[in-house]
Amino acid sequence: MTVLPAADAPIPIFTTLKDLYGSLATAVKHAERWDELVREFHTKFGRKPTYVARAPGRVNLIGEHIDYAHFGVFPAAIEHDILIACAPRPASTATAHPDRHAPGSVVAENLHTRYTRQVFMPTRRHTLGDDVPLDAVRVAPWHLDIDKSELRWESYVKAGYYGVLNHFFSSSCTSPVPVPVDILITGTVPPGSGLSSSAAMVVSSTLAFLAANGIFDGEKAPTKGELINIAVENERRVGVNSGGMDQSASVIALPGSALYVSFVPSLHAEPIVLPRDAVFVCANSLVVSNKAESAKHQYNLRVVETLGAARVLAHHLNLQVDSRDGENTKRRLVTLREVLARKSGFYRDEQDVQQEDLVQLRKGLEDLLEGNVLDCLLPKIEGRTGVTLEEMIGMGGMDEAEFREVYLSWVDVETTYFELYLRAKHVFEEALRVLQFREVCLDGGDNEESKLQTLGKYMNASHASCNDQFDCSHPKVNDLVQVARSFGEVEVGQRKGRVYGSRVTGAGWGGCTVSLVHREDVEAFIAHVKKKYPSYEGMSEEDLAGWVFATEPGMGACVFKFTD
Ligand code: NG1
Repeated sequence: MTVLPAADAPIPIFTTLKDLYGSLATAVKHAERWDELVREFHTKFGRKPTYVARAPGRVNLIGEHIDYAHFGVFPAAIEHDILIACAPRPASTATAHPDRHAPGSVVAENLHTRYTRQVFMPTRRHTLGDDVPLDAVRVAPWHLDIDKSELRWESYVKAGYYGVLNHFFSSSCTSPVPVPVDILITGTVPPGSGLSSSAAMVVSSTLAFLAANGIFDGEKAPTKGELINIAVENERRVGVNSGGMDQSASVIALPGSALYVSFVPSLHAEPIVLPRDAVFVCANSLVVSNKAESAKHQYNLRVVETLGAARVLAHHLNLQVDSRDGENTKRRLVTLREVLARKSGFYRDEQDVQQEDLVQLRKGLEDLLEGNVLDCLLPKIEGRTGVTLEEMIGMGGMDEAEFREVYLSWVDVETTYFELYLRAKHVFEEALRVLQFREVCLDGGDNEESKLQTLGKYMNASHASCNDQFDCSHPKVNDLVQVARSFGEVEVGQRKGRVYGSRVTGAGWGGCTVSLVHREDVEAFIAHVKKKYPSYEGMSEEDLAGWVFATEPGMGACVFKFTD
């Protein structure tokens, strides 16, 4: 089995593109973008950048909406990435632009002409919550204004910066202050498409500010694991309570492998080599899903529904999930995975181990799904599957005030109706599928065709569950899945096209599909999808190339350092 990459490995620093992309051929493909970035940086800021921070997007092969329930997922980094060129602002320009020399001030530009220049500066926010001038309060947390009500590109930059400020320039009066920085961004990860452009933005922004402040390769440098944790925390500042899969894939990925990313007992990523003939092709439905704006009734609501289901299950199964402080019970959030581990009797064991025991996890999932324990999540009234807030609170054995405090006070959701049963069933079934998928990939047998067929079957089942039980697909995404699968009816030479499965990937409600295709049929498959998906009609080949593409698992986040 492959050696596990330690989450405590340092963040790689490269000085050549060949090393950064893992091959000369890939480096050559990207060289022009890098040249343009450096050239434009010079034009905009009058000097060369000192560093470029890079973070890739990812495609999730299987394991949707289960990372925040703490079940393992199966993503791979893709070649598409976000690049942020940066350089500390030289003191020599302070006289001409004193306003831009305040500690930590940022001038942010985007290569995309649609996005305008942004200038912002962090302030210290004291305990009363008012913004005060930097000089007056040197011990309060740093603050940046982030507009959560609309999708703004610079919000992701600020989110990344926030973590750097508060982790590395924290409360002491004697700690150094952040330097003023110029940055220029470019990216090829399409936003709102389920390929994790947001995590790539936040990870690359975090890295850029670390680099500009000289923190990434010194003693204080965070490890990959720490970078992931900071990036997850940072992304919550844009209003999305994300689970950690994307940041893990973006940071830990290795060329040629997908990752089995698990979260218990702590974050762990195992590189898994994919079957030789397997190629995963992404296709964009062109339905943009704005996760931050719709979070209240989509992503964040699913987080609350799965947590609510875990609470009700724990109560029903009489599991002791809360701590006691004398007479008082201290309520806390429990995940579906914790409930499963407690119910199956392995919760205690896993507190002391380095890595989760996948055999007992699989057995626990199978036993739970065979029984009818999930029925306790259904309402007493026939004719509907979901429950009201009041019903959920009652079924979880909590009173309203404590439920609101523990489950709703930290997250923005907008609904009165919660589908606990359907969401929990999806989570447990999908978690089992991930383990099965991983086992097929690790199977040493050489019957490639049967491996691919089995993987495809799991992907199709995952899509059905995302659509029917988790309600995170979209009619157009379903159309695209059908178009992909219909390649199996097309003649390619003497036989039918080899597509094994197709599903929505990422958060959903639009965005991309991922399809498993035989390596030899990739070109024909891409041509078929481009021709048959109605929303692609009339588009140029150049545009289409950005919407349908084969992925090769690529390298994770890193910093490029200019040496001259
Ligand atoms: P995308 O598709 O990148 O928005 C989101 C979450 C993941 C995971 C998936 C669903 C963020 C940053 N990412 O991914 O953690 O929950 O949805 O599987 O919120």
